[in-house]
Amino acid sequence: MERILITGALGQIGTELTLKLREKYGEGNVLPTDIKAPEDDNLKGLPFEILDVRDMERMKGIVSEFRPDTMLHMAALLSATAEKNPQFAWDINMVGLMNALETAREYDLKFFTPSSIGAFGPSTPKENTPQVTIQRPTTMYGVNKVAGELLCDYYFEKFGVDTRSVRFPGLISHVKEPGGGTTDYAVEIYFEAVRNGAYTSFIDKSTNMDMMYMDDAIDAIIKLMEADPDQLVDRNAFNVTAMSINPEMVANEIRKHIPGFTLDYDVDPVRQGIAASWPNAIDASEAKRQWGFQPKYTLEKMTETMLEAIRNKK
Ligand code: VAH
Repeated sequence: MERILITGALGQIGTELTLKLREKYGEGNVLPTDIKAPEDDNLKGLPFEILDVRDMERMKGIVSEFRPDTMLHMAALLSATAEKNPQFAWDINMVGLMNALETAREYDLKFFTPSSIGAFGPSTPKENTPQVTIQRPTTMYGVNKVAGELLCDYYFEKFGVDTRSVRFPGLISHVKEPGGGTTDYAVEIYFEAVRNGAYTSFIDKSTNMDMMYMDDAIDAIIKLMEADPDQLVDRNAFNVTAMSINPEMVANEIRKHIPGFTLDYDVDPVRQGIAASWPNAIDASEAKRQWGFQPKYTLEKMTETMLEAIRNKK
């Protein structure tokens, strides 16, 4: 990976990914794109291209000009948004992915796109969910993610495109807030803890989901993309996670720093239903074994880091 095009660069992952890759691979070797221009400070002023991933012609045009060797395709609608408008989700998530894979095939690009724990469903084993298991999700997002995993495998097998992917858990970060995800409570809770000392969770107290701090997610992308292809059996997609947590666990950790923090609940049936259909804790041992995945952030360390970073924003 030397010269990198990123789609969905203004999203929660794309923003930090762009900044980190510019540092690591050189400013001129990373081109962020998104459907609209940057408005906030993070990517403002950097070289940037507007790209709607449904427009394959423009995508190919940008690639033929920038000449990357790798595409990191991050543009997607998250689970709760996708449930509100499933047809639109199919367009962005599936038509966008097909266009990106076709572009990667034509221009011989290495290719990464994230799958998610959303690719699992109610019939998947809930604890220690294996790498290869039942995948019958009940959300449009999950349908898109399973189809995406298979499509990426197909492009590898059929056309030799070097596709790689992970199943991300909920990602927690402070640079850019997520939008429209079921796991977003685990980001909001930190912002609200610092700003108001209180949070009302839309996810119920004992609902466990896998989570990971953004630095570990970005390291995972880089590590997987740099891995020797001969080591990879499960290319699309590897289970990765750092912790299985619920709102009460996060609140207890926050109280070590903000003793008066209060948490109450106003459970959203749609997002709670999505969360209940996902695993409680997935098994990431194949990612560890095949390419050395090793997250550094525990709940304790992540909580300290998040609270400090958000305080410094004020
Ligand atoms: C969502 N954060 O909540 C995403 C994710 C782990 C789930 O892919 O939709």
